Amino acid sequence: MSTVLEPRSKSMPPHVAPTAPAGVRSDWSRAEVDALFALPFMDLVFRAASVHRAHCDPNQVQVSTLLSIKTGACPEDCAYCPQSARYDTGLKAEKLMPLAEVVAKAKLAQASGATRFCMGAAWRAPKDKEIAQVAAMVREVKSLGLETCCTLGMLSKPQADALKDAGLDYYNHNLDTGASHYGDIITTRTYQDRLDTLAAVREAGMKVCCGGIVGMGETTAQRAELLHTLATMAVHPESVPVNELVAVPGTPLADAAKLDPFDFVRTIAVARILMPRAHVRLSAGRATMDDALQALCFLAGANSIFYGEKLLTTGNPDTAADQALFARLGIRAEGVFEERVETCAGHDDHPQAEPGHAAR
Ligand code: SAM
Ligand code: DTB
Ligand code: SF4
Repeated sequence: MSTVLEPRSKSMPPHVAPTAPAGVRSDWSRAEVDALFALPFMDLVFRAASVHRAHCDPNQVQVSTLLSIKTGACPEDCAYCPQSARYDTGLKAEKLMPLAEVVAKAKLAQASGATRFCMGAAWRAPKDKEIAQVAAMVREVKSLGLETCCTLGMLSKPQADALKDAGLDYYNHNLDTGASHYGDIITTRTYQDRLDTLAAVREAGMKVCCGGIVGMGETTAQRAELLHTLATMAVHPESVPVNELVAVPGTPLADAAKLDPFDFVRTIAVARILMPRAHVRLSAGRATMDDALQALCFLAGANSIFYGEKLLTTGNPDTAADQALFARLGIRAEGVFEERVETCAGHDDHPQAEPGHAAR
């Protein structure tokens, strides 16, 4: 069943939804978000699972594979990141990967079952020459039949346009934490810088992948602040990665207090309730999560993962373990560019939605 849309006003920019699909709101108050976080755990997970079922196929999970196409030596000071040149994490810096190597990795990812290929670079903001090089990668990866995603740092509008023209489907640019906590984590850019890039990505007509990291010493109120910012965007991000901090020795957050796993699940559950049609990704952190905790995340509304032995520079469960987990839980991997039947995406014309997908 598709959502009936109001005719689009000629004066409306292409990325603005004339009407949101039923049940999708961008007018959440902060008090409502705080109240969700304050619910008893069982009530919260039950509500999130109910929202998930109403909008998505609860037994279908999207699988993306990450590749670091340019590693380390980043000038930024993000306190969580092993790729910052400011911290001694033992990471070997690498220049931009040659095109043929990227395509070979994308083919391997596709052969193991990934439907989206995400290329990440440790840049503050790419130069135009680098955008041209990445655009060539996007064209090749897209021609394999994979969905494409990039995360390259801050973009200007012309750079976003160039990536869109090359066939880039998603741009990942995380807000990472609540605005009030941002200055404790990163000093080399502002929250507004992030919002500006997100606006450029939207205006270029790409889908937005934007989320954050849990476990960086933030309060529950600051988690609510981040999700409130995402859920009150005129159009929700189509993809919302929820990362658990991977505490890497040498980074300022190496000794951050271990997160209560239930607080991680709560964050997923609140994201699912606030953004019912988004793909909420159980992102970094799975390498140290057991199967039961991951199943709880899926129950609470997570419906996307990073798949493949490596994230950017740190480990991820191996593909055999993920295939076994999916089989034990009866989870199907979401197909790419297929007609979607009543799942998260809803109507193809709607900017809140992703292209049609159906279970394999
Ligand atoms: N340099 C670009 C940028 O910062 O936008 C793109 C790459 S950056 C590594 C992409 C995202 O990875 C960050 O925004 C952050 O959310 C996530 N990330 C990096 N290090 C992490 C860690 N140790 N634990 C969890 N997530 C991490
Ligand atoms: C996102 O939200 N998480 C991914 C992806 N987007 C780029 C990155 C996780 C990185 C974890 C640490 C590492 O492997 O370097
Ligand atoms: Fe650089 Fe991105 Fe890491 Fe920050 S998160 S240090 S911008 S690679």
